[in-house]
Amino acid sequence: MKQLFIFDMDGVLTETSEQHYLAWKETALKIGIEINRELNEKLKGISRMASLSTILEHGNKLNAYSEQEKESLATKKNRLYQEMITHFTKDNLFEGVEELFIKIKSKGAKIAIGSASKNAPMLIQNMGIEKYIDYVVDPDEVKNGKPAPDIFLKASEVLGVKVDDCVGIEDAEAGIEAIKAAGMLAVGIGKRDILSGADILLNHVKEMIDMID
Ligand code: B16
Ligand code: MG
Repeated sequence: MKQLFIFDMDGVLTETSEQHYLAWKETALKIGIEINRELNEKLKGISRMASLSTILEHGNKLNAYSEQEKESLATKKNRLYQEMITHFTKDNLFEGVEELFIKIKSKGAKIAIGSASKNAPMLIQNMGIEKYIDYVVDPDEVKNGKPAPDIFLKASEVLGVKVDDCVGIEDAEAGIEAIKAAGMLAVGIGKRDILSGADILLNHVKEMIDMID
């Protein structure tokens, strides 16, 4: 059995991709850019500033804003997003997550969170799962975001677990790419057309419970 389970947050443990999408949609509309759910798939797993660049490129406005203006747009999006997740509680955890965490811990394995989101610590606290988690990667402490392997490698280094003994769990294409680049087993949660690089594909994170013996 694997010794370290590195979970992505958004789209794996809870459904925040809708909130990220709505907050970006509103922010982008204010500068005349319309985004749809297809574009949102590309924003999953990538950092706030990388998401903004993708949106600006989509609207042919990649070079239309100064760094300061871009920071201000990203801050506006984050405020909208935080308003939407501030009332998150245990009820927002996907079904089976707590049971899965308890099972992993009962086998003596470790749990880390490898999210690109700077809001992950707030969500972890709001949803009451900090007691199960051995380490949360701070995306500001690694050089490159997903699809680079840095976030996943950081968790394995800090917790002292070889990459062969790690599994990463992701809902985004960039995340699966990052796990594979780290040399770890990749579990994809979602659709095959988006997550074709995953070693194991599941519809829902709760399906992992029966895979651990
Ligand atoms: P924030 P994950 C990612 O989280 C989201 O999927 C992505 O859409 C978002 O842009 C990124 O976090 C950064 O989030 O603006 O809160 O720092 O899927 O890696 O858990
Ligand atoms: Mg995700």
